[in-house]
Amino acid sequence: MSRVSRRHLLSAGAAGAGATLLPLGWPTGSASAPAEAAAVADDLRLRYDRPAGTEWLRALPIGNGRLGAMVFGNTDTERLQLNEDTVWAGGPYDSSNSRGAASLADIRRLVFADQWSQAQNLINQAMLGKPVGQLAYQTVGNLKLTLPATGAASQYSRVLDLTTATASVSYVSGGVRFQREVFASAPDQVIVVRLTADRAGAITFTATFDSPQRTTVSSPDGTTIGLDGVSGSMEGITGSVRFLALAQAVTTGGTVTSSGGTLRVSGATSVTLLISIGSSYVDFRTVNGDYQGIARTRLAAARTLPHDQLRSRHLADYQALFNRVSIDLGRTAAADQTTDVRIARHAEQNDPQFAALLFQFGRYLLISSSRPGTQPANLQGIWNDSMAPQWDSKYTINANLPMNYWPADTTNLSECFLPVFDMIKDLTVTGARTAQVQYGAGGWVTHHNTDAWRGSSVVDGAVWGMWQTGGAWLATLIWDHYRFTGDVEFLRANYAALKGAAQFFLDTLVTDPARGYLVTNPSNSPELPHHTDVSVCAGPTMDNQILRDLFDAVTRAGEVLDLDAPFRTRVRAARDRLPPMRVGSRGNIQEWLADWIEPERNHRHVSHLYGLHPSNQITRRGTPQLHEAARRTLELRGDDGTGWSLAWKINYWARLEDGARAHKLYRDLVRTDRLAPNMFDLHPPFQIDGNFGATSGIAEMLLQSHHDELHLLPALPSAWPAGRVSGLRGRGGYTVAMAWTGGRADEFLIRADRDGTLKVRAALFTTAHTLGDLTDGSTPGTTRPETDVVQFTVRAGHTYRAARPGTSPSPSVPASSDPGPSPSSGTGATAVYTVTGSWSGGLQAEVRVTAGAAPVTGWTVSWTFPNGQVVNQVWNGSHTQSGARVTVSNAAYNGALPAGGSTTFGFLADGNGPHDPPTDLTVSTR
Ligand code: FUC
Repeated sequence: MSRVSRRHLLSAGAAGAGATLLPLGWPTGSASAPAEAAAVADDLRLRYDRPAGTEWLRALPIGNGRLGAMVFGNTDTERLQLNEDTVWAGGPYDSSNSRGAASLADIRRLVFADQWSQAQNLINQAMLGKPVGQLAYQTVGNLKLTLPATGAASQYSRVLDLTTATASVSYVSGGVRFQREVFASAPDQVIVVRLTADRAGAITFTATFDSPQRTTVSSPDGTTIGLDGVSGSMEGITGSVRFLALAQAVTTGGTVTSSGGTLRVSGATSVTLLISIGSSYVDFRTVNGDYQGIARTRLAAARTLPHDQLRSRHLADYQALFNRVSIDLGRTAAADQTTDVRIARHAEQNDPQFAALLFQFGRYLLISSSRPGTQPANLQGIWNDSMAPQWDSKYTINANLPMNYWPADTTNLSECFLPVFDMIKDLTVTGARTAQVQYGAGGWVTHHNTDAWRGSSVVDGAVWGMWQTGGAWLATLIWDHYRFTGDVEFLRANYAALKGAAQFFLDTLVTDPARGYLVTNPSNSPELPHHTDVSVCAGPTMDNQILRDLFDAVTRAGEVLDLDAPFRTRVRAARDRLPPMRVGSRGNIQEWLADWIEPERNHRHVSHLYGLHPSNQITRRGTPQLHEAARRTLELRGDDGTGWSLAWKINYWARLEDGARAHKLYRDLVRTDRLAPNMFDLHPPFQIDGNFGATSGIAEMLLQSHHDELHLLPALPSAWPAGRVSGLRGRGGYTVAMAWTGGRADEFLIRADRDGTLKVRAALFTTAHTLGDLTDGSTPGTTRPETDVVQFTVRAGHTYRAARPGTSPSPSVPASSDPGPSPSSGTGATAVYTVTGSWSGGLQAEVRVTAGAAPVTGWTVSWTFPNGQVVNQVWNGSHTQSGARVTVSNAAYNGALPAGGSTTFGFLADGNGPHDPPTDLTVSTR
């Protein structure tokens, strides 16, 4: 797994461990004040005045990437619907259909002869995987707390706080205020439920597990209950993922007993319930993991920590990710209403803060469902209460899985992307077999879906499944991720997957007899029939666009890594023979090689605009004619769509630089038929891609970087006249902060990860402005290739500021960088230092310590401050300072790290800048 070492972070406005001490990122006094009151910290909350009852779409999601729970918050019961991300139906299987390769020539001939129905019939006989469908992601079950009936509750409130990743409930019953708070800890791998009351001895409840899976319940000891089970069978494949969920009560006051699978707490003043889940899934080939040992070990380790330490470790871990981006799009009194009411009224009221909330909710969901080492976020992230969810809650590759990860790099959550690259690695194995057995080809291939077992064959039926470029699209993500991080080791580690994806197409592309191009055959333009009931075709536009990206990616990666020159020559030759994009008879981008008119004019998929977004093959200035045709394509398809379809269209309109229309699509998505009360996006049903796609779309409205330049505020809608954002990331390795009023930019800050030449496009440059290097006080020499573009040389770690004259300098620059992992003392442990905020009199920073191949019991990190700073507060560590030399060792509770495990400590220091990271960071371990 790759380490993400070159990210550069910005200070955050959100409250957090130490963050409240920071000055907020931007001045508002100098420019005209925003129209409405400034955002308040409480605004990053989903708020409700009643329990979820039995409605799953009112319950609130928490997660740590692996473990997830939906918290219902009722007063007579509490239900935690539990998930573990590897609990999938079935077990390892080989999906390849050995009849495939022998039938391919016939299928291709039929397609080229326009005999599409016959081709589909043959595909359905010879190319579909075994089984024909893939397997489902499933629930673990529920933990239910039954509370005594104490009469009606009053002063009820239920909150999901995105700044702390906690779900909480508070109410008064029988004269006692009861509070519950739930979080899923990534550092400690447990779900923590804390129950408190303002009267001693007031907490009494029983707790039990239940599940639709095949399970047994038990009471392993006097304070614990267990749920031991195995995942369901499906498609003829026996369920084989074993799991154990444990819940243990730690109380202050009162008594605890456990027998026969029922936990009884009586007369306690406070209770911490720890929930631990282990699974036997090791990887797509192996399901014999020690699931009981995992559940027990995690529980025993968490049990040694007091609740406040579990909570502070959770906060430090979560906020290190979440706090990288702050956003303020304005605020009106609409934000004072409960979240469900805001959604219901969104069409009729001006509520710009809701866009900021939706944006941050997407980031919250990604942090909570996708962490290094976990499964990627599936169609429902990790939240699913069913044994047979829609579309199996798996990984649909022709839109949904890539969409889940569009915001990963742009919104500064680079490491949340890593599970996708692990999955790609798995697919190079299963997909190589499918390539060989079904196409007689080298390399690897994956079609429109995959699951925990990394199924790679054609599934569901030819109309949907006969699409060859799923793996190719996933492989392009490797290159795009590299464009953000510049992490050459990551590129090296993933190059084989890129090459294998390209190899498959070098082996299988065929010459279109009518036009002479190299094309995929058979394939489809995702899920859209070109004639009644037939979608199978050769060389659909999306395939050609994806393959251009794939071939470019593998060529450039080979150049960076200085590998495979002869292979690159072959790839370039194939790329040159791909069909170009064409403008069709309606002024649209043509979706197929022929100028067919789709029978379903308003179909949710608009796949042939992949070239507009996420790709950069259609741009306003590079290909103006195609750009105009893309606009026409969207007009013809219309604004309607499922949740994810609307979300993609926000991104499309942002790339068309039409902020008003992008905002209109965003509003279409914030309706009760597209957004559940808990803000889960509705296809319907719930599909998380719409949430992630919306977050990506809002980011694309504010910053674009797909065309070898940073484009600042490219699609700012009039609905957000004043605002500020910090921490967005651009390709090339840039971290950006921006503030605007009256629809016009006041100030930009850009921090460069690497030396290079930066091109910035912004309307600000067409009017009077200043530009300076904040790090060394110099004024960069610029060139002006276009009236709204400046180009200049940037240096790694320097921050550049452009502003309207008279805008007073921001007190907080997006300082920070990490110099990469430090040398270690032979144990392979590393430490990464990141400045998370800085101002004229001090800084806030975090250091992430990661164990090497061996577990450690403790660690010490040292460095020398470059400019005489003095540490005044450390969390998750204890420090000494002698002169400029600082030494931080683990606090008693957070020393031990498993092999590869990480922990983060943070600190505040006083002193005048510059606050660049030290160059002599060292870590030693015990
Ligand atoms: C594809 C889409 C559907 C849905 C499903 C999960 O089949 O066409 O709309 O998103 O994936």
